[in-house]
Amino acid sequence: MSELPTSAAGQPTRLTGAEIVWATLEGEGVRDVFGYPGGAILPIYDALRKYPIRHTLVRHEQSAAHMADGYARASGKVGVAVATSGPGATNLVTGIATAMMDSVPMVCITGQISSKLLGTDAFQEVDITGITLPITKHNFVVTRAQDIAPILRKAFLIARSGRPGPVLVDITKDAQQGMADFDFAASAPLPHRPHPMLSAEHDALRQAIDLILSAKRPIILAGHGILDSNAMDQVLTLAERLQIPVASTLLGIGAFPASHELSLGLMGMHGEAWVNQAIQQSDLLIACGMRFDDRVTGVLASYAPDAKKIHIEIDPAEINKNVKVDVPLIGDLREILETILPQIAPRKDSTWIRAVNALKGDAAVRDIKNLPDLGHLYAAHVIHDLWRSTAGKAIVVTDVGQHQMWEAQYYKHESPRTLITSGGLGTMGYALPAAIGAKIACPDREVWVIAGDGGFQMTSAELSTVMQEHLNINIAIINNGFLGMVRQWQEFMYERNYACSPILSPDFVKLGEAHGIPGATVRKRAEVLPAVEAARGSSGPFLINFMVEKEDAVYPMIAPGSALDEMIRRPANGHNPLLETSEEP
Ligand SMILES: Cc1cc2nc3c(=O)[nH]c(=O)nc-3n(C[C@H](O)[C@H](O)[C@H](O)COP(=O)(O)OP(=O)(O)OC[C@H]3O[C@@H](n4cnc5c(N)ncnc54)[C@H](O)[C@@H]3O)c2cc1C
Ligand SMILES: Cc1ncc(C[n+]2csc(CCOP(=O)(O)OP(=O)(O)O)c2C)c(N)n1
Ligand SMILES: [Mg+2]
Repeated sequence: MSELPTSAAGQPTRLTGAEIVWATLEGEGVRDVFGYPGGAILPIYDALRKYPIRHTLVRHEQSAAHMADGYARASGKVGVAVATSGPGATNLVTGIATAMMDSVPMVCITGQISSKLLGTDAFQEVDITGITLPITKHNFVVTRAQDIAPILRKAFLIARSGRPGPVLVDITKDAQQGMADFDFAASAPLPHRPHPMLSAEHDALRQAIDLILSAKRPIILAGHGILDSNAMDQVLTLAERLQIPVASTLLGIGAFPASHELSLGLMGMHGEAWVNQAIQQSDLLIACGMRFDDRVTGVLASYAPDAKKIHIEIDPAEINKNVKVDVPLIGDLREILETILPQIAPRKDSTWIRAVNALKGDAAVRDIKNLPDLGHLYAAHVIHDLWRSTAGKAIVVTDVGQHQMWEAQYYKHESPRTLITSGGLGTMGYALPAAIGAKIACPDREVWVIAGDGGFQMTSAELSTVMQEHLNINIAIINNGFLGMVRQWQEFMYERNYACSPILSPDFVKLGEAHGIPGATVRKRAEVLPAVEAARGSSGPFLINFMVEKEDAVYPMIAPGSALDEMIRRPANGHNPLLETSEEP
């Protein structure tokens, strides 16, 4: 640790490029990195011991990127992943694309072969900046030690500014080994504004305020940008002041408290029917930091046909990209809402919210968690009990598939950054490594993985990382014996031709035990809560293998090509899905 002299302000010190990497990271406030060593990055690993930075050794570089991503989503800070050249760098690709699609701030540092060998197909040479060009916000190759500090600082600035995203810095081995002056005093993070050049125009602001004040059936669409902009209070104020119901995107979950009377829950493909119906009936959508993903809109031609649309968004490229809007407000959400709010007087009319509540109709009857216990275990029960036991306060990190949607439906998140999930890329294998990142970012928080039997197997080698880093993470595997979401699409759209979707798994509890992680298998509804409580009470990690109904489906569902309110609903009682799909116990 810090054997290096800390020079007086303005007095540069001679350091190697490798030392400059860590010194710059330290200056940026980085405390944790996730990585895997190899030849082209060994100088950087050699210098690590001199700096107070915790390195988590991953089992696959994809996981390093997911850990940095989970760290960033849980903390709001920039996550850092480190890998060697060639296969180390290419293994990062899925994790970088995952972060790019969900606008997660991340810096990836890769070692590269020496600059004089570039272009010779030297051992483990790969053009990682070329490969990652479309999936990074920006990337750099550094070939000289003196360029490392300014470029890394720029990388951090770019990653967290405006619309956040991943930046890759590829550093040649000779740059790592070379010497350069490093000025500790000058290594403080570059100052930044979230939106350096943009500001919502006066006329647009006026139009937006007029629309908001005259709307009879407004809805706030709460997106991930609320978290990025830290605009939770402003959104809450807007909603409460005018009694505007709030629907959330998958990545906006937690930005608005689920228990709030104005909270509608998830919108879109697997949103509740009444949420989508309310959107279709509204006369004004106020989109806050969300990008009208196709999972959110259904078919565009019939999306919210009577609604005027205000889009508050930091990235001009998102305006009119999917949905044509009436008033774009380009800039930081919080700043824009802070400008708008003083011009909006409170209104107490609850006619619209009562109309929306009336749309709930028979939803409770169709809700599987309310059906009698006939001996079958449904994921809905598991997630509902997990939510009850943790009082909605855990950080839940999901994988991708049916369990991800059930989590979004049944775990009621009260606060921001408590649901961590891959939305845009939908990356299976994300949950366990991202949870490791989240736990390292927030060691005092309770962290749960909710993963499918398929996705968990993609990165389960990270169980070993959990143990090596002594992390108290609880793992719930929703084991349905299928690549469930694929099976569901095959059920609905491919005449139940379950081509390659049944999946064999190891005994997950034994797999946990092989890593020194205790666990339990749960088959019955009554066993769920005791198992969850055993996990929560244990001082280290715990794995629960929930053997759930094999052929349950996520309802409601908008089939591709359908309008937002044309939903496939869970068959109502009398046509009971418990009997229809259950496996004999
Ligand atoms: C199996 C599966 C099913 C899915 N089903 C659904 C579903 O039913 N419903 C659903 O909602 N999603 C669903 N998704 C997720 C979906 O694909 C998208 O990832 C999600 O809808 C995106 O949410 P978002 O637009 O809020 O977040 P992002 O994609 O992260 O977009 C955030 C937006 O906020 C902007 N922004 C960032 N910072 C600021 C700032 N400071 N000020 C203003 N704006 C800012 C960004 O520029 C960006 O445009 C599903 C995903 C999977 C894998
Ligand atoms: C890396 C990757 N490969 C393939 C897919 C396509 N896919 C989406 S959901 C899914 C099934 C997931 O199965 P499982 O992990 O068991 O979760 P379940 O749906 O059963 O809850 C698949 C294969 C994907 N999203 N990511
Ligand atoms: Mg499964």
